Amino acid sequence: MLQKSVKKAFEKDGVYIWKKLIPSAKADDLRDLVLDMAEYEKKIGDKYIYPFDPSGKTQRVWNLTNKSQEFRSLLEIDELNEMMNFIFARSTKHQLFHLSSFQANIISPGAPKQKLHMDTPFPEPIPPWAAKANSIWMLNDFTEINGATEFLRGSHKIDRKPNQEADQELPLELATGLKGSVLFTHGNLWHCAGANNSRDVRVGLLCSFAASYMKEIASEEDQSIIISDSVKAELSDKLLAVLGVGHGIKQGAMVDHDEGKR
Ligand SMILES: O=C(O)CCC(=O)C(=O)O
Ligand SMILES: [Fe+2]
Repeated sequence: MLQKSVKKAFEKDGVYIWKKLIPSAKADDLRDLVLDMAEYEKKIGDKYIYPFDPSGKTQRVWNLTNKSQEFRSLLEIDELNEMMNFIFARSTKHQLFHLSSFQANIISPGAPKQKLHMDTPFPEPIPPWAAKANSIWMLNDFTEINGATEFLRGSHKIDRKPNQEADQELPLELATGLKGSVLFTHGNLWHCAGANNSRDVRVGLLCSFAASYMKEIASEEDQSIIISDSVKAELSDKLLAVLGVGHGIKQGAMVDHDEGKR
């Protein structure tokens, strides 16, 4: 059961840092695993370099769910599910949320600050409820200088997106914390990864969720599954885009890190 104080803080701030949700030794192991995977994806030429970082110093490893039991087991942690059940609460017996994406965000020394953004891709005005939520897992300490996530407390209540020119001087706060801690964010919260001015890579997991009705509305029929391969092979790019076939498949997502271990 989530404590009332946690719920209250999240409702007010749009953010909550859960200190040491996993042991630091576990965070170390996961960090090593992520860095090995990133190296491997580079080596085989199927890597994802974050295109919005002009320095090319941010690498993502996508589809962690498929890549190791180590990551799948995180998805079953009670506190994570309790948090999401709280954030997406509504009166239904259906599953309240689905995994949206599970990726590692590896920020190398010299990477600049990310663009201030919210994670929910909604047109304005932004509704007051959460269609998305994120959990940012600190696999090393997030410090003042290594790219800790920055956020504007309470900004999940603003009904617009941040404006890159007008919103330069905001009192952003740093989500610093010890490794093993998890930063929970409302999908409408204004935030960004900080610049990494340290000498080490900053590794975080981004495990994000969406309200289950979003999927239900967007895929009353799941086009990505029900269109046969032979029909897919004949489809124009335009029709593939309309059906959403291939949408959400990132570079490197299907790399099999367990190949040879089976
Ligand atoms: O890694 C971080 O600190 C945040 C990254 C982020 O907000 C995003 O990519 O949406
Ligand atoms: Fe984000």
